[in-house]
Amino acid sequence: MDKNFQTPSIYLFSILIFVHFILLAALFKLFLILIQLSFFLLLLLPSSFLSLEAKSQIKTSMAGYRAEDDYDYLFKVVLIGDSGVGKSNLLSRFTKNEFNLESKSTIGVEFATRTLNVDSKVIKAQIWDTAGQERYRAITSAYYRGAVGALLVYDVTRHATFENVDRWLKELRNHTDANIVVMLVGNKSDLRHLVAVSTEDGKSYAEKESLYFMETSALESTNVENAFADVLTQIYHIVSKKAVQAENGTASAPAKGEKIDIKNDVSAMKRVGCCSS
Ligand SMILES: Nc1nc2c(ncn2[C@@H]2O[C@H](COP(=O)(O)OP(=O)(O)OP(=O)(O)O)[C@@H](O)[C@H]2O)c(=O)[nH]1
Ligand SMILES: [Mg+2]
Repeated sequence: MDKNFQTPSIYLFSILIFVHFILLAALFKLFLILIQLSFFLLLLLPSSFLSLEAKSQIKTSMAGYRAEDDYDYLFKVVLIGDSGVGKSNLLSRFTKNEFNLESKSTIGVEFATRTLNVDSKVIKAQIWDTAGQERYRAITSAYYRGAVGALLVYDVTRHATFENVDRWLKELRNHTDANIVVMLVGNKSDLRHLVAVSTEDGKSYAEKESLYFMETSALESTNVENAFADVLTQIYHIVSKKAVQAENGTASAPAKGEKIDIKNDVSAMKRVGCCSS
């Protein structure tokens, strides 16, 4: 065959293959763009077309994360108890899975949040922590305002912190609604050889005062999750009971974004619609 004729046909063939690949790549890119576009369109649909659950599922499947404002209920929970009982470490263990053996006394007020699921609802817990020491205490009424749950912490190795539980409970009851969910927490259960307050004493005090009770260790991460989750679950049950009463017409239904009272006792923020802060 003529050599001059063969060379251009090889060139032509290579150019055709090259163009073919470019076209394939462009088509693939277009396909990707279309998929991304459809996800965004789904997210932009108004809340009336899409339930909160559906939206959160889309968000989670897209990026594997949940947006900050994506929750059904927001509950404020306060931590109280003497200085050094481990309030800040319980908080950091629950919200960040962190523990600090040399943590400093809290000054003023700090808070952290964590979102968890209770009965297929997304609950955002906003947990407030303040100083046990009187001189560092922030304005009490502001600290307790709107709280629907409390963890009253004592140190199982220091009896004085257990004796002061009475005083903390009085202050809590003076500043919050009567049916606030309260859990008495005996922390530092890992220091077994130093225990100064027996489990029975803690339990019977809690029974006498109608409190929930748990012994925890922020250090060993024992019962920390359970303590917070139990308080939040109890609060949620009170709120959902109120919602059922509202459906049956025995109580008025909460309006969108309204702060609701449970039998005028426990208040909680219920987020009805979707996603706006
Ligand atoms: N062994 C043990 N030590 C703990 C535990 N929880 C906290 N601690 C230690 O106890 C000390 C005080 O802990 P904090 O969490 O700062 O106590 P607090 O109640 O926040 O104290 P204030 O901020 O002063 O009110 C720190 O040295 C912690 O490391 C625990 O579960 N076990
Ligand atoms: Mg602290």
